[in-house]
Amino acid sequence: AGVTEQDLLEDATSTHNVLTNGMGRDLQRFSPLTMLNKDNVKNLVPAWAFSLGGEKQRGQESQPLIHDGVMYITGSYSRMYAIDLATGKEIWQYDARLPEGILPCCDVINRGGAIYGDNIYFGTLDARIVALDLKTGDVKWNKKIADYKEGYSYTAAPLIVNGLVITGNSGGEFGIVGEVQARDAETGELVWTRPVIEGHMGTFKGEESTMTGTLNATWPGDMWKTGGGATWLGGSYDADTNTLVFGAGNPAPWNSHLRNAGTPVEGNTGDNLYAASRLGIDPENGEIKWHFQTTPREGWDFDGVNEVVAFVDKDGNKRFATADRNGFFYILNREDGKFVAAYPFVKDITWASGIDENGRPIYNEDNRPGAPDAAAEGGKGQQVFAVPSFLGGKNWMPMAHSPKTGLFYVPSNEWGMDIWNEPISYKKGAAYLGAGFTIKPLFEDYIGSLKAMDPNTGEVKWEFKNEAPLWGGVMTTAGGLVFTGTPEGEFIAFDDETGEKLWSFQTGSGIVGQPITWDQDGEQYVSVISGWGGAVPLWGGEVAKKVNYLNQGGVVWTFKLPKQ
Ligand code: PQQ
Repeated sequence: AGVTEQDLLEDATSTHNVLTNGMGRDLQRFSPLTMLNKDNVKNLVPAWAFSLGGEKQRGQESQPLIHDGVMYITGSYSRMYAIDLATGKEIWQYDARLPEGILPCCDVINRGGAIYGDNIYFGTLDARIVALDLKTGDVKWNKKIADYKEGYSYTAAPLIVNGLVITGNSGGEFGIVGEVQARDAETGELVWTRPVIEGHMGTFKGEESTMTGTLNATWPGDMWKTGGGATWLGGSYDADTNTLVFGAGNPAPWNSHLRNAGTPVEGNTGDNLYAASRLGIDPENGEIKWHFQTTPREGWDFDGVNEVVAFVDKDGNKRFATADRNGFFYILNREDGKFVAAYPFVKDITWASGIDENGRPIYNEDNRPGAPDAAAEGGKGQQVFAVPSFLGGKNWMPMAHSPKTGLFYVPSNEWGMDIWNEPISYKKGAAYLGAGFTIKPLFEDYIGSLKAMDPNTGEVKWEFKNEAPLWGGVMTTAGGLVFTGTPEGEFIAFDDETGEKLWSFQTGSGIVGQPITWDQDGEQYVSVISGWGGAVPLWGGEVAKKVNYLNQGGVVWTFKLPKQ
């Protein structure tokens, strides 16, 4: 009994359940359902709504999961809920007891769970991973990923492959070391670990396995020891090549001149591997199969964590696509992670003029914030205005791919930043940036931009512009629909070919969640969580001021067509 590896393999095509984050481990977020379509979506109405309650309403980034008539969601402050699909009533709730000193960088959010066997798994803000009984919410096991006092936390949905629960970590702003870990789903026992920064050793069944990369090849001195590269957005799994794909965040500290990245020296490029990279990992033992670095010599906080989606291009080639924080949309080969093509997906990128034929950025060196200047006030180095802003051309919010249209639906933001470097030294549990910044809009009337992109050409087929930055996930269906939400609270269905707005519903708070759809007893349902928060109100500079009127909340909305 219970959910099997086979069930997970079929999650993208089976429509009764949603067992994985991404609606399938290749993260296409595509449903083959057509009951709800371009003709009838205008009739969509709420079936029920469920409040997460609690005194503190913070960002709700969770993707609901569906299994056996029950919806499972996570909430801010490391909470999980089981909800009866027929009635919208709570079955159980689990609240993690969080210690005082947790250090999440970017709101107290959680992006969802993972189902396997008779358990549901989710990570907590004190950098732990918990297995709960699907039926009762009772704790089966609860394991420490890393020490929250050093700045580690956990916000991603776990990934389950071949009976292993696979997790990343958060804490890139505190000089932690990014890592991927695999545990036995039944017992919680650690099977392997893979740090993603060069010089650190991996483990397999309790013994040291291999070193990641080559010691001191791309980092100066001891900087690799606190090199960042948090694997904070979790990963995807390509069953065709049996590969886990995880992204690594920004190298630490932000100040690139302290990492040789600003001014490369003879024999050391300052690329700071494998920060700001995607890694192909063998699920059996945690060995690295390949890597692709989107932003070598990173200096603008362009984390390389954004999701890597497996798809097939127009010529039948098996590819990966990823829309990087640095503003470029990359196509990689699925077998070996090799670079195929890159296209800009936001306007007016300043830090690079393009990507060369090897996948390496063509830098605009004068758009790199300068080295700290001892003679200046606060040691401040030369300030530049860079596009995209450090919150990225695209941040964590997942895109969707439709094999029907062949397009990617990419939630992006058009914004820039003033950025400068400052002196910094590492202190355990303290912010480790060595930079200052202010985000600014680029255009008067919008920041958010949902783009329908052709992965074969980089052409944008249609665009939906939104005043506030887009921060919610996207989903698409064989019924010809693209769903996403806005910080202004609208949950919207678009025509997948034209971008025409076919339906919308005001949810009462900002949407930063991830929509899903499934069918039950001959009816198609759509759900999304509403609850404004995430990084924008905390880090958004002038943009945060622009959106400070938005109301917080915490409600799951579930929709269906009225009975005929
Ligand atoms: N989280 C959000 C969000 O949920 O809105 C936005 C961001 C994070 C960022 O822009 C980050 O750079 C970021 N970085 C880390 C890290 O480096 O460890 C973690 C997280 C996170 O766990 O949510 C974010």
